[in-house]
Amino acid sequence: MHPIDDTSLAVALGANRPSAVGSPRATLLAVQPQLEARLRAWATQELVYRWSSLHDTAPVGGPPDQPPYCNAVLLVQGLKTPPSESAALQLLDALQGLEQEFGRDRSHEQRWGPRSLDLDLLFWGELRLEHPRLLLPHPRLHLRTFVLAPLLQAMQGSASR
Ligand code: PH2
Ligand code: MG
Ligand code: MG
Repeated sequence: MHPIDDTSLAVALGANRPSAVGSPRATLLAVQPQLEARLRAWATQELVYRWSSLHDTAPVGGPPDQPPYCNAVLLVQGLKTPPSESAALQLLDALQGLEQEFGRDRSHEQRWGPRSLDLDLLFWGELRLEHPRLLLPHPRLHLRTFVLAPLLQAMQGSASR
């Protein structure tokens, strides 16, 4: 088990409607290298990436008839940048930009309704944020098996750069 430390950051990935690249599973596979590239550009340094596998999960909350989700978690380590509000908001911009590239349209969306790509920042070290755009650590992290199970798997997984 690789410990989480104060240089660690985690991103949850979810999708339950097709994107331009195909099924939710195809979307998450396509987004993996792009997410790594965005993180590298944001951190301006090499990082260590630990990926969970892709998990097929039943939808939690939202409209009753939405399709199943594909979920994954990326654990990022070795960050030299100290956690800060401004850096976290820049990262949020990068994540939302990537969501848009995969067809996410927030203006036509129900709360917890179906989406082509959802990228949620879960935590960054011990940073606590109560910003209108971003709460850290993610306030529902501990309530969501579709996040906790892949997070645990990412902690147990091997590292790539
Ligand atoms: N995301 C939601 C709401 N419900 N259920 C599952 N299984 N996976 C998700 O990623 C998910 C959800 C809102 O972001
Ligand atoms: Mg989200
Ligand atoms: Mg979400």
